[in-house]
Amino acid sequence: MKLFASCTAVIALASSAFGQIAIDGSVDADYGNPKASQSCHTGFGNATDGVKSFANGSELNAGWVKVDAAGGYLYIFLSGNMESNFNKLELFVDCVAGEGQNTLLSTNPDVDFNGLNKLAGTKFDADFAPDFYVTTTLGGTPTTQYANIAQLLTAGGGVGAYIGNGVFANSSSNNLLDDQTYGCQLSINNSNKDGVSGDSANPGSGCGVATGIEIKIPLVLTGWSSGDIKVMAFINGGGHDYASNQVLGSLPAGSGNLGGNGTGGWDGSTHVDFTAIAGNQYFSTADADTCAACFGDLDDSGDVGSGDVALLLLDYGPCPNCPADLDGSGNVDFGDVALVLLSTGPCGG
Ligand SMILES: [Ca+2]
Ligand SMILES: [Ca+2]
Ligand SMILES: [Ca+2]
Ligand SMILES: [Ca+2]
Repeated sequence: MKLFASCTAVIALASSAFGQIAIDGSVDADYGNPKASQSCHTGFGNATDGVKSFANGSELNAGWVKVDAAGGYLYIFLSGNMESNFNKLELFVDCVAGEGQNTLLSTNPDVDFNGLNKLAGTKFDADFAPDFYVTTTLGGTPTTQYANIAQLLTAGGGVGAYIGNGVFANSSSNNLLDDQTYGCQLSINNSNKDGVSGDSANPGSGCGVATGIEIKIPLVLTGWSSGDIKVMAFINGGGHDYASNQVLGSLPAGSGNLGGNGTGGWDGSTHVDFTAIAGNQYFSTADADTCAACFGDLDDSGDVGSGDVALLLLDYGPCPNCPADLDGSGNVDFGDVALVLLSTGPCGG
């Protein structure tokens, strides 16, 4: 317990400027804008229930990561939903440069019925080597959230633990998993009905969703001392053995569920090679904000005006997934022109 032993000192630290962040599954102003957003439809069910405690689908719409160095906490927010069927969130934090596991070993701590070690062989993008792992899940009656944490030491081994549960008193209440041993807190608000769709031809956007999975971790648990923090998250099957296509950073639009092997196969474990998938399947505190881009600024000029209307007219007609299809109808038409005209002016206001 060499690393985890010092956590009580962290719990006792006075609150800082980030004291305004409530762990309740709703994004707080202190998070700012997300660092990653979803561009892939969900292959694990589009959530439509609109109930805080329960969801009939899983989607990861956008990701935020905030470090409160003065207060001693890392905050991670993933907007979207977790289906209430014990599907798993797999969350990896790369917070120590030169350490960690670019390919997950099979000798990590036995947490969640050895679920972490079912991910052995998972290969992350080249500059992502996580040092810390969180998994959470929910289901049952009353709906209850559970979580586990583990170190990901460069040579394997290390410490992991079950950190408790957070029960929903009723379908419209907030839950809180309040871990008194290590100081972690988690909550889920499953009421989102927006974000990405379940339709690969019209995936929609992950931007604009402000509820989902919220996690607060004492920095001392992670081994962080300075520098950027990178996060990678995906929704996995209930046995940690079949990855969905809900990954942040996002898979390319149109991607199917990854399954165990990256192409939808099942063999009892998850060992996807993310270097074989275009783009970065992680996001960083150092990344530019996303979802704050100027709506309607199709030519990236920094303002919305006639140049954007001209670009839009070039794509006029049926054009699913086109950037100019601002309202996501599948057609670039008068509705999109109207949205541009409504947004006319300089960005950043
Ligand atoms: Ca919150
Ligand atoms: Ca690392
Ligand atoms: Ca959705
Ligand atoms: Ca990749």
